[in-house]
Amino acid sequence: MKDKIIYQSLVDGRQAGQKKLAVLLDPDNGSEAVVQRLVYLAVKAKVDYFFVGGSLVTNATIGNWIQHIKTLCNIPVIIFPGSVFQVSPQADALFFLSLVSGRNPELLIGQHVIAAPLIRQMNIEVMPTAYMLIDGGVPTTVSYISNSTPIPADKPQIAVCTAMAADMLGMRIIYMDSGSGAQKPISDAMITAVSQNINLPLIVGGGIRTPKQAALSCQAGADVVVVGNALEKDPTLMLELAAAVHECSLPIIK
Ligand code: 1GP
Repeated sequence: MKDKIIYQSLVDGRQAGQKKLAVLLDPDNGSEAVVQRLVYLAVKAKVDYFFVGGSLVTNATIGNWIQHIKTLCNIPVIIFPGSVFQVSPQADALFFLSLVSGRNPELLIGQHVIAAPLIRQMNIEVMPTAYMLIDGGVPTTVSYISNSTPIPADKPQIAVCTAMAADMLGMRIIYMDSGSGAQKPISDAMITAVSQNINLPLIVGGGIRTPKQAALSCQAGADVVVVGNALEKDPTLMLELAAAVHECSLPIIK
C-alpha cells in the first residue's frame, strides 16, 4: 500500500488552517470534452482534489476514466466509492468509507470485507473514513441506495457523538455529506460542533452551490468543501468557488 501522502496533506491542511476545495466528478456525466473543460478550469482555479465516484455509477470503466484525468493534470484523484465496483488502482487514494450514520451492516463492514483483498493488491493509499449522511431536506440517491436514515439536520449532538465513536474506532477522516443535490447544505452549527470536538480532517459536502455557502462552511470548521452538482451545471463557477474557499485559510506565517 502507498505512503500516506494524501492523508498527510489533509492533516497538514487542518493543522495550518488551510481550506481546500474538492470537485466531485461523476464518471457517468463525463464526455471527454466535458471532463477536459472541468480539468482545465480546476487547474486554473488551483482546485486541491478531485473526488471520483458516487452512490450509483453505471460507467464500468472507471479506471480508464481516472487515467484520462491523470493524463490531463496533477491534481490528486481520490476515489469516493459507492460500491466495491468503484475501486481502481489508477487513483492516488481511496476513501475506505464506513457509513457510520446508518445501521446498514453492508455499508458499515460488509462491502469492506469483499473489497479488502482487492484493495490490498492495488498500489493505492487507503484512508479509513467515517462517512456521515446528514438530512439535506430531500431524499437523495445516497439515502435511497444506502437504505439508511440520515442524521437529523438539527441534531448536532448526534453528529458529534457519531464522529467521536468513529474516531475511537480508529477512523482517520470525518466526511459529512447531505448527499448530492441536497436542498439544504449542512448547517454551520453542526459543522462547528463536529470540528470543535474531533481533531480529524473534516470534509463537508452536499448542496453547496455558491461561493458564499462554501466560505460559510469553511468558516464553520470544514477543512475541505466538496462541490459536484453546481459545477456540473456551471463549470465557470470553479474559479470563484476556489477563491472563496482558499481565502478562508489562515495566513501563512513565514
Ligand atoms: C459530495 O454529495 C457531495 O460529498 C456533492 O454534493 O453534488 O450537491 O455538490 P453536490
